[in-house]
Amino acid sequence: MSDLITQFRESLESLDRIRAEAIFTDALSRQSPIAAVEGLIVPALEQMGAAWHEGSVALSQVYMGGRFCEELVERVLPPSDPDRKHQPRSAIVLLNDYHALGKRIVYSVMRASGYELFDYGRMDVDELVERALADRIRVLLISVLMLPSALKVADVCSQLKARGADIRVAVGGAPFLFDGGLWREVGADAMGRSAGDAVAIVAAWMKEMP
Ligand code: B12
Repeated sequence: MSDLITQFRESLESLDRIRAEAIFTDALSRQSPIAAVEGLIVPALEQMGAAWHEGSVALSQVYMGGRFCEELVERVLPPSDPDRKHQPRSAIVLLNDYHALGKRIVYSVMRASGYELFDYGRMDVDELVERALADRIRVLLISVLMLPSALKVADVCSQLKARGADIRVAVGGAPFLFDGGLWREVGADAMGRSAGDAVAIVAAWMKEMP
C-alpha cells in the first residue's frame, strides 16, 4: 500500500489527474470507498502537507491536489443509511478553518452509519456556542486542521461549560494527530484519528447518555 500512496501523491504533485484517478479506481476495486479514502487519499495528503512544510512542494500543488481529492471523495462517499439510530442531538462543525475535506468525510460516514446530525459548516467560536445551545446539542464533533483553530476549541468548551451546557465534545484533525495530548488540554472529551473513530466515539457515548 505504501507504494501506491507514493504513486498517488506523485501524481497529485505533478497534477496528473488521469494517473491519480486510475490509482484510486484500482484501490476501490479492492476495498470499500471509505477504506480507500482513509488508506490512500488521507495519507497521501498528509505526506504532501509534510513536504510543503519542508519546502519541497508548493502550496499551489497542495491546493490543486486537495481540490482533486475532494472531487474523488465526493464521487464515492456513501449515501445516508435510512435506518436511523436513536441518538442524542448531534452536530459537526469546522471551527475557524478552511480545511473542509475531513469534516465532509466524517459527516458522510456518520450518516452512512445511521447517525443523523446537523452540519454547521464553518463557524467561529461565538456563533458555534450560540447555535449549539439553541439546538440543544448533546454531542458536538469539531474538525480543525490548524493549530490556532485547535486552540479555539478551549474557548468553545469553556463557554459551553460556563453556560451550563451538558455537551460532549469530540475533536479530530492534524493538530491533534501531531500532539497526542492536545485534545485533553483544550478540554475535549475525546479525540478521533479517522471517520471510523467518530462513529465509535458516538456509539460508546450513546450507551452512557440518557
Ligand atoms: C489540503 C491542504 C490544504 C488545502 C485545503 C483545501 C480544502 N478545501 O480543504 C489548502 C491548499 C487550501 C491549504 C491551505 C492552508 N494550509 Co493546509 N493542508 C492541507 C493538507 C495537505 C491536507 C488536509 C486534508 O484535506 N487532509 C485529508 C483529510 C481527509 O484529512 P483530515 O482533515 O485530517 O480528516 C481526517 C482525520 O483527521 C479525521 N477527522 C477530521 N476531523 C475530525 C473530527 C472528528 C470529531 C473526528 C473524530 C475525526 C476527524 O477523519 C478524517 C477522515 O479520515 C494538510 C496536511 C495534514 N497533515 O493534514 C495541510 C495543513 C493542515 N495545512 C497547513 C497550513 C499551515 C495551511 C495554510 C495556513 C498555508 C498558508 N501558509 O496559507 C493554509 C490555511 C488555510 C486556512 N485558512 O484554513 C498546516 C497546518 C499546520 C498547523 N499546525 O497549524 C498543515 C498540517 C500542513 C503542514 N504539515 O504544515 N491546505
